Amino acid sequence: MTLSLPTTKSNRQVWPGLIEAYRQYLPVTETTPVVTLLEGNTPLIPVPSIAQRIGRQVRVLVKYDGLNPTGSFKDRGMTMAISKAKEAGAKAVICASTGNTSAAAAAYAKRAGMRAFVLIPEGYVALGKLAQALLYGAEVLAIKGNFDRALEIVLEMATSYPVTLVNSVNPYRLEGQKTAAFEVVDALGNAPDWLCIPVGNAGNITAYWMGFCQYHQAGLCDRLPRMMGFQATGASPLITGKPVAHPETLATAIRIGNPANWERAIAVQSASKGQFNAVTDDEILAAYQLLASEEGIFCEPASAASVAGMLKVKDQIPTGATIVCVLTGNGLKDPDTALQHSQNSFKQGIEPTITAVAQTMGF
Ligand code: AN7
Repeated sequence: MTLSLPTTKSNRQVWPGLIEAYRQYLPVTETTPVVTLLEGNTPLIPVPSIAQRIGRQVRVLVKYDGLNPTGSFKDRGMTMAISKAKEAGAKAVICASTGNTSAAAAAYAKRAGMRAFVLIPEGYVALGKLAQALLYGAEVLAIKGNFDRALEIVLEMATSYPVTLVNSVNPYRLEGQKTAAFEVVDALGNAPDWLCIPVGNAGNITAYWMGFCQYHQAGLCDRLPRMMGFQATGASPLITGKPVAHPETLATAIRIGNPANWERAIAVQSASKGQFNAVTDDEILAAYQLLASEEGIFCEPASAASVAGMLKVKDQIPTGATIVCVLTGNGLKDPDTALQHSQNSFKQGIEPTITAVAQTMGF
């Protein structure tokens, strides 16, 4: 049999990274040194088995930002923040982090030839994130305190020492992160009806809203989504209305009691007619397992809060709605939680023979 060889090139385009792709919407110039790992361009994946659970005709998709180069949406902000820091001549950056920011800061800072100092809450950073920060070569400082305390310290450090702050109070972070909203609109042809998103420091919800508004003003979408933010019950200051002194949740990425972007998040909620709601750790775990076992999508627990939240408030979803849930981080970040909370167990101690394997398989 002979196969006919294709004679034309595929029309697949090479993705240049988000700064190049969205340069006209970003505060960069021709001379800005672009520090990139070709982040962005993440898939918007339909999740029909989750949509089915809503009980009427709706379209649900997940924005799988766990497929970025360091495994989370933080890369979008970090390509901008580090490029601008390099442009300004910075030699070192600093951040407080529940894990993902530290991994992204470390990767981009090292790529730019800078030192990266990261403060993390001792004992509360998922294994994969710590492994990344260490291997990228960050100077990791684990403090005997939570994320909120670490953020207070780095805010102070950045005013007194020659280190550039790259937490989401750095405006370039949000500029980079808003490109996720552009990608959603580019893929759907319009804004969704709802955007469901996990909320910790509330940088990402603010950034998405900036992106949708900017595209709307440019005439690239003719509506704006309701912004639906979800926090873990044990770390839900935006729902209780006051800072949480001792935030607790198994979703360590969003174990944050005093969000840095609090006011902005409230402004987004009111401008978009959105809501903040809390989801329990059990609800987060159920959505986490559902995404993996029925859709083949492995996200980290904090990310599953968006899907858990959407399912929790599903009675409010209008028939025919298009909903995007943001999956902010990759499941591989947190193998401990995956192993502890898998409903599956694997069979061990099997003799290495065809017979034994077939027998175990039930044949
Ligand atoms: C997977 O890495 O705050 O509301 O220090 O890692 O913009 O803070 C991480 C936050 C959601 C919340 N999902 O986003 C950090 C950090 C994941 C995250 C959030 C985070 P924001």
